[in-house]
Amino acid sequence: MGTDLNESPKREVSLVLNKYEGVIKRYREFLPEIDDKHIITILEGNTPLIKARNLGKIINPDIEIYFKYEGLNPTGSFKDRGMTMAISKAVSEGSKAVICASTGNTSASASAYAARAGMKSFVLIPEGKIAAGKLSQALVHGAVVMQIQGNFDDALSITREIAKDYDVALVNSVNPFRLEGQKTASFEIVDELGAAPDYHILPVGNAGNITAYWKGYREYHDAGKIKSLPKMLGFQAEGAAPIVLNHIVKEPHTVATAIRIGNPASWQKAVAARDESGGLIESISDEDILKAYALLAANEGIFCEPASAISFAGLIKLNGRGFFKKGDVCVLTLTGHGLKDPQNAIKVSKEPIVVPCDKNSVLKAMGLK
Ligand code: AN7
Repeated sequence: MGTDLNESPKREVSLVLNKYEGVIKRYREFLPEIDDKHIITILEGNTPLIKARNLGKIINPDIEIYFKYEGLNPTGSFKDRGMTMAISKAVSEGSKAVICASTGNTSASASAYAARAGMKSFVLIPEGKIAAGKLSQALVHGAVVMQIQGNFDDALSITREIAKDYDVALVNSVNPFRLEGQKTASFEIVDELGAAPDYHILPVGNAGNITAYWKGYREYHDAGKIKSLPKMLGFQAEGAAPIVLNHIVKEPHTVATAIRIGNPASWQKAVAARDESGGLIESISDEDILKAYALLAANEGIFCEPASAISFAGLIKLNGRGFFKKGDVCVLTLTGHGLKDPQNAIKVSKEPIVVPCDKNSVLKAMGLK
């Protein structure tokens, strides 16, 4: 009897744990066909949509703020949603190797999914401008990591040339399967909210993600799952804001290395998402990015990387000029986990206190003595 009682809940738990099968199986009817035997998944997606508890009150109590915390994907960024599609497609075509250029997260994701598929991965990254966590991922997953003495845009153009001429599959977001997978984030948001938000706010680097989200919302709209569409609000770093400036930035610079991109591959598609939705794309200073980054971590317990915090910095900026009206629902994508880039976290924070090894000293340091 006692044994039965102990065993049955365990069985139920294991069923629940096995139910989620990744974004391809969950949203199959909206995705290009992939045979079960070719699916490479690390159970990406299904990330939490977290309602702001404290920041709403500080910033604007009249609006609803939700964070789509994409840092909780298997490799710590939204890239996994697209990578499961791109790598599964490469497997179905018999590719033996993949290649990408990356500011970091794409390389982490590509190398992890390639490892799972048993494929070789090659990644090109800009020398010295990649967060430590991301570099460690590409290395530990066994990618051939090439630090290019140039920026992301240079790396992408070399990568595209090589993929054209050699038998390696290109898994940057110029690969349409990447965007197909990434659009599933919109589906999850709608499935959870029961409607589209009024505003969707996200960072814009190579501009794949804003393109994918917009595609996802439109497809759900066409399928009759939502009646309205959100306005897409994209943000670029001031030193890497080609879409805002309407010209290529030859030497992009920003503390948010993930979006240090001067010539986005999906430029025109991002402009279309902006204009069709009635949204905007603006820029934010590094200083404001880091302020938003620290605010989020300190007030909500949500640790994202600087590029992701630009979503929140953007909301603060627009709110400051009376952009939102009462009852507006804003969803902010936090694209990558804060642990990707520990150096910036340490930089914006107080230093640890060095304390002698005794109880009294600890109490003093705590302000209790
Ligand atoms: C955390 O990894 O381009 O506008 O090579 O890592 O779709 O490019 C990363 C981009 C936002 C911008 N937030 O998304 C790469 C890369 C984070 C990112 C973006 C990136 P896109």
